[in-house]
Amino acid sequence: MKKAILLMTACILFCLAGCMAKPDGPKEDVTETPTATPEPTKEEQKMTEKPEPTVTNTPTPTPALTDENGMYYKCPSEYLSKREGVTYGSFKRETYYSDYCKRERYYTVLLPADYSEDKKYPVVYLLHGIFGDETSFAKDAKIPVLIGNMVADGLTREFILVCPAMYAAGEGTAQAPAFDAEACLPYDRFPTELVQCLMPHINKTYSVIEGREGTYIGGFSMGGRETLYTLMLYPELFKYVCAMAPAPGMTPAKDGFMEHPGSLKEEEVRFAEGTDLPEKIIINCGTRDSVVGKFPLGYHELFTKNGIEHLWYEVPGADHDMTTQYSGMFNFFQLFGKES
Ligand code: FER
Repeated sequence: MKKAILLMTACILFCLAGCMAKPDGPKEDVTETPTATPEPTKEEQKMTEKPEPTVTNTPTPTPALTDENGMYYKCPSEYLSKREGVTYGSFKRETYYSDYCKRERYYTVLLPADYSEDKKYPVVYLLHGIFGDETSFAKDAKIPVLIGNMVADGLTREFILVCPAMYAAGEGTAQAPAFDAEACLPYDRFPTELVQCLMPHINKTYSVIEGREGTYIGGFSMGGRETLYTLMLYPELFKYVCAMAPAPGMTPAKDGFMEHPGSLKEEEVRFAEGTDLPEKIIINCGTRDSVVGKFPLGYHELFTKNGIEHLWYEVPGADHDMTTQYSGMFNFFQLFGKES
């Protein structure tokens, strides 16, 4: 009996101890797996998350292709490679008699690929640089390609390109170009030779739109300078003009090559009121031109000062090179692209 009482007391004590262990706590649900650390709140997540790299939708700016006047800084490269299905013209070397120089003179001509006497074409006279001749542009196989591609894309119309020999020395002289004032004089004779001899020859030899409407002139460097000089002497004869990196000397100047007396005084670089002026005049230059430097900028400033409207732009990064010339030609040839 004593044993039974002892056993019962032990049982009661055991049960009481068990109940008192967690007097107020809810019964643990043993099926629930306790989590070691609680889930972070959204706020905490935000604080601990590495910030996402900022994604902006602004694309890297691509440099503008043209300036505010629509002048292309560079000729797009696709215009300088041959394309399938486009036919290109080729240069021919021809002669004419120059009464002004009293001798046979050469020029090269690039006719449209499908030149036909049934059509009439405008003529571009394109003047080479110092020490060059009528073959200077003709040696560049990219020029017919540029023109053919521009015509194919409707950027310009078909035209005849004439590249004269610009050094118009007189009869019986062995004068040759050099960096001195006298040796440069035959270059300044060229505008008159062009108007009196070469233009009439071209007009009677090819099927051209005669007069200002179909006559345009451009040139590079020394050819750019003579383009501007031709413009000053015969402004009413040309509808479009393009001087690419024009060399100093149309007005008095001095550079590392020579001192230029100037074919005209600065104050003579203006037109009489009422003159029929070209519709557009382009002057350009490479920003890194190591030959003519800032002289083209000087012409631009002089034209501005003297009230001659023109389009001036610089070719980024270009030296005295083909980049400047292709850019100039690409803009020049587009000037008459809209006409038919
Ligand atoms: C001159 C600087 C440049 C100059 C002519 C040029 C006659 C022409 C360079 C060219 O045609 O490439 O002072 O004087």
